[in-house]
Amino acid sequence: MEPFKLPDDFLFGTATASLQIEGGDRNNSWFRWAEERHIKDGSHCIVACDHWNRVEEDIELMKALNSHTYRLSMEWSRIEPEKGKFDDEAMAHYRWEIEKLTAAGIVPLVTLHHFSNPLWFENAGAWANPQSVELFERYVEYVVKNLGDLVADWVTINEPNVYAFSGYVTAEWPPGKSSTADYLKVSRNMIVGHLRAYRKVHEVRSKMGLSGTMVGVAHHLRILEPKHRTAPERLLARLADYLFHEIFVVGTSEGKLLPPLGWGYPVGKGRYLDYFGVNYYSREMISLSSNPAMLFVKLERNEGAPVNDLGWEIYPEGLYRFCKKYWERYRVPIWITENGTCDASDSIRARFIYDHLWQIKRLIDDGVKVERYYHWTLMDNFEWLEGFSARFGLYETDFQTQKRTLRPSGGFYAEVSKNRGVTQEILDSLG
Ligand code: IFM
Repeated sequence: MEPFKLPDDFLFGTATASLQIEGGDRNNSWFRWAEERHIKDGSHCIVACDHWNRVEEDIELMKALNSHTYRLSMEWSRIEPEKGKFDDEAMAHYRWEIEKLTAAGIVPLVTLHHFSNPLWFENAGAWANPQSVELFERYVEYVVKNLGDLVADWVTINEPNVYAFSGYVTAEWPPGKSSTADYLKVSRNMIVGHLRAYRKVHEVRSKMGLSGTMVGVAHHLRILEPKHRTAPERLLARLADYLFHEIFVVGTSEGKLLPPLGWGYPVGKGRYLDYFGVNYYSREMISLSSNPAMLFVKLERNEGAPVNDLGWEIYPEGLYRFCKKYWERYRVPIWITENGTCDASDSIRARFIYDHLWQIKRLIDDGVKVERYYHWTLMDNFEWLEGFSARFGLYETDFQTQKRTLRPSGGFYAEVSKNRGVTQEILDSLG
């Protein structure tokens, strides 16, 4: 390992999602999913990290990490608990949180949809409902009218591909369906939902006389590679990449629906991104399966490669490959909206961070405009289907006492943020 420096205006921070940390909300799809006992380790999101009641304490955690920015999400079910009825108090709470962040010198990046839905929306068919786009747009308008003066940077939708795949192909996430027709509808509606939200955020902020608005999607990108490199597997890997990445990236960035989602430009030809958001974790190997529901694609681990607690391969080079590719295509700034690893013993996290930041340094040296890095995540939280057992935090969370304890890798990250790079001193302290 050697020292390196990132630009002085590079921003470091952490990312979270409301459902994973806030607790206290029974009005959303994941509360019901947990009540129905789908969570692998039997844990529940009803308390999570109790962040709703610990905002100030958690901002202190960010300050101790020397964070320049923080990615948080709005819980739609709190803001619009019943269809068309908006809760001004919930909105005021988020406004207060953002004011606190700003006062601490931390730039907020606000996600409008991060996997969880209000129950009324879920019960009406969620994103498979043709009205979902208008419903989402109305909610977005309300949020931006209330926060637009404080927030310039927005993620419309987090990982639409993961949402659609897990809820409508593997059926492991709510609403637990396995339906290609619904998968296509959901993917299409989320894409159009982003396009309309993109315009709406800009429209509301510019009516407020504000400029500098930055809107994008946080794309979940996994390197998908043929396991045996045979011709059929290569083809299959390209197909998987097309269906898992390309149709979402082109749809949300260019406004263009690609087959099998449809064709043409439902909202008009254009550019619907001010930055390109990258959530990057791992690589999967692709081989042939006999499962038509998975389009004959089998996802496998790269045998012998280093992995985290969830068996995800650690493959930093993948971050370079994706950022380079999308920079060359869109020429907008790249924000790493998530990157992190599941590591309860904290034995690999610091090295993981180093290796991924090193790729960012390479990208910047090669002329790619990577501007921000959000580590996933601030503190251990409710990791969806995995519950509390999957530990991604820079802080360890004791879910009994709600005590947060800085992990050694968190100390490492704090120093890296402070120096905007890795100094020899930091490396020496790693031992
Ligand atoms: O916890 C999730 C997050 O909500 C979305 N991206 C991946 C993370 C780790 O699985």
